[in-house]
Amino acid sequence: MPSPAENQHKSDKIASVLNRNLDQKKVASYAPVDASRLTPEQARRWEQDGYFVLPQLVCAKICAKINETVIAKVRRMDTEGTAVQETRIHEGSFTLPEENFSKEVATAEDRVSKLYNLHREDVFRHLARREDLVQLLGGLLGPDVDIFNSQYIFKNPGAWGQPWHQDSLYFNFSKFPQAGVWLATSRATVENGCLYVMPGSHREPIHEHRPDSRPEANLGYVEIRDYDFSNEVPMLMEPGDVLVFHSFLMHRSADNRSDDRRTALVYHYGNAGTRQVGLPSPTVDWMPALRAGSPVPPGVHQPWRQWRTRLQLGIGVFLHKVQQLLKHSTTAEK
Ligand SMILES: O=C(O)CCC(=O)C(=O)O
Repeated sequence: MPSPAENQHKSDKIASVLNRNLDQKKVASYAPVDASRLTPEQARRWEQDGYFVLPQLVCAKICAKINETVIAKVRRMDTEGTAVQETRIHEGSFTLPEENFSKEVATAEDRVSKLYNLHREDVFRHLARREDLVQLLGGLLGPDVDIFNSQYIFKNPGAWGQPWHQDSLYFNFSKFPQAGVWLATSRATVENGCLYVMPGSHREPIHEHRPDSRPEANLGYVEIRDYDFSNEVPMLMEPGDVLVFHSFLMHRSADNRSDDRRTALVYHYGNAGTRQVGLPSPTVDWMPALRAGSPVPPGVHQPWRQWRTRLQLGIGVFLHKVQQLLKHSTTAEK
């Protein structure tokens, strides 16, 4: 278990890496909204607020299937996956651990905060390429759209919220903006840690993000401190509701003060011609969703298509092992 000082050092390092290309993220090159693919209200909200909600887009059966599949996967990863400290890596997916709990931790899923890289697997791929969803994203991002990131967020009882941030901070791309799709797979309330958004903040450049000021916050949490958030809006959602949001939109989530888990499946989509700038990231895996304005069929699971992510994760594990070996041999020499 890393010490608080080690965690602090890691958080400072993460924040400095994330803030590196801020000058290239000053202005979003706004994709012209194609109003024919959106309702007038959706187009207006996107331009004016930077987000809108699709109520009850996904049925209860699919939400339940997503939750069950994720739990089974996390349990399998716990026993069969490669451990790098508290993280588990299995095939092309990996988990990040939760740092804060209010209830007894009994199962693998009780210890996890996020699970990454799901969108190539069956139920997740079908949703990622759902016709009505990708047609709508085509209205925001142009006729060629890819999904490039997927994560399932467990917000277990006691888990702390993620502070104010803009998602494009995390994306080192040649083009902006991207669009986030946040599906509630449980209720999201003020008590259990719903999202909060700042309407209109998508017109801001990407701000500097400082390490989360709470020493025991989850690794990688960073926060905007130079903006007035007094007009924040809580996003109260039912299972199956979807929030579509601009990647420059400032948002945060609240702590989970309830006794139940709050869960969400989050996808990020971008224009298909977008290039990665700098080093590749294991959380970025481009998969076509819309081509020349036509939805890409759901297709079948092709694990080999994840080879880049698997290679990156494999290199990460190798480097971690080398680092451990070096640490051991220096300690043994002392
Ligand atoms: O769901 C949450 O608690 C935080 C999600 C979030 O902020 C994000 O996906 O960028």
